[in-house]
Amino acid sequence: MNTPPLRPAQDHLDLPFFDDHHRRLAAELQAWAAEQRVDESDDRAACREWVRRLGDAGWLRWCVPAAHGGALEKLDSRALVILRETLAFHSPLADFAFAMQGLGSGAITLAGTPGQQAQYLPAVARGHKIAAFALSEPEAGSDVASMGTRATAKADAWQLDGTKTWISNGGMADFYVTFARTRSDGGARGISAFIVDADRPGLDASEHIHVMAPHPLATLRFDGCRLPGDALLGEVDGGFKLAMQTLDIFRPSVAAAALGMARRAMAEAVAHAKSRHMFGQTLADFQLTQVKLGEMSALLDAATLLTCRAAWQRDCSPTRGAGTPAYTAAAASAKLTATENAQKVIDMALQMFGGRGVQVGNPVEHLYRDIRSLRIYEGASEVQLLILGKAALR
Ligand code: COS
Repeated sequence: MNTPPLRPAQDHLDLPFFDDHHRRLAAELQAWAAEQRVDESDDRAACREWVRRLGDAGWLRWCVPAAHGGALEKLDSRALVILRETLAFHSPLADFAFAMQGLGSGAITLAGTPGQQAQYLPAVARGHKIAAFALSEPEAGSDVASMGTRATAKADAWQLDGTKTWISNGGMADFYVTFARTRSDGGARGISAFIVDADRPGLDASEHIHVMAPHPLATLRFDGCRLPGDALLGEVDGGFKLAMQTLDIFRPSVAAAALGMARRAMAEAVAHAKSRHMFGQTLADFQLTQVKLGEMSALLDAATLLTCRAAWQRDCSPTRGAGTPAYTAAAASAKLTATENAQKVIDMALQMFGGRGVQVGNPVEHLYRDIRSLRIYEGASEVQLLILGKAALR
């Protein structure tokens, strides 16, 4: 999409959830993002280009901790929220490229050995290695614990067999953090994580998946794929929790990406309403339009506050922060509300454009396709409701 005539509203950064360094980050990123022009007609080439630019400009440093070339001592959810919201406003594909560097390396940040961290994280931060997170399977999407991909211990090595699908950056990543079953009887307690370099014999990532808002996706097939013993990431059988902890970090940032897209739709709708003439006045003069814009604002406000709360809670709350059930619920609430509200806001914006709203090339038409998968990936809305329901029962 990446035609930026408009600026995102950033009033919410004045709220006490944020510090001055967050506000500086937002202003600097906004200035940089508004300048970028990337040909996105080939999603894979465009993603490579975005990773290169984001790495060169230093933005990917926010995906890893300072000890390994990152911007801050530890990952900062509020910075991730600002980065994704701003990038998504300008280009959902740029946001995707950024987010996958974080999600794909997150488990290494959380549980990697010093050697694994040194090998992968600085390269992720510079954009020299492209990261991916391989969790979903054809028969195990929301129900992660039922995965069938097996990791078998061999002398000083592991062997992977099975299939992963819907893997973002599949076929272009340099490594895949891959989750596989190490105990057949263990359910959620029998899963482990591995770092799989893309060039391992026995890994085939050639089957690309094409989706309504093009971005790199593929199915991974592991057929007797041998890994060295030190490919194990974290503890044996500790992979399910590691996957959930990684998703926990990034769920508020998915909410932020949705917010960025919705803010762009809102900005497009306001600009259109002020300039479109009909029945002797502008579209903006109709009360019907004002009511719609009011509804869109309220939906955005609710999503914004929940997103900021979740990110602040993770970064700052001594009792309801990272690793607590209260934080998991706050992240779920933010992801659910922001993605669902963004879909509504974008749909309302498109309706305001009339026929032009569905014309290919119109930013709101693009956003209408871009937003849809956010209600599904990294935990569908129904999974977020399940998490919230279980929390309520507790
Ligand atoms: N952080 C740390 N540990 C967690 C956790 C979290 N956020 N969520 C669950 N766990 C732990 C539980 O505490 C439990 O531990 P014990 O075995 O020690 O009791 C274990 O993990 C199993 O938890 P639970 O029973 O809740 O697991 P379920 O199989 O019922 O699954 C859902 C829960 C559905 C919430 C989970 O599978 C999920 O998030 N699915 C969506 C996955 C997803 O996002 N897929 C997209 C892939 S990336 S695009």
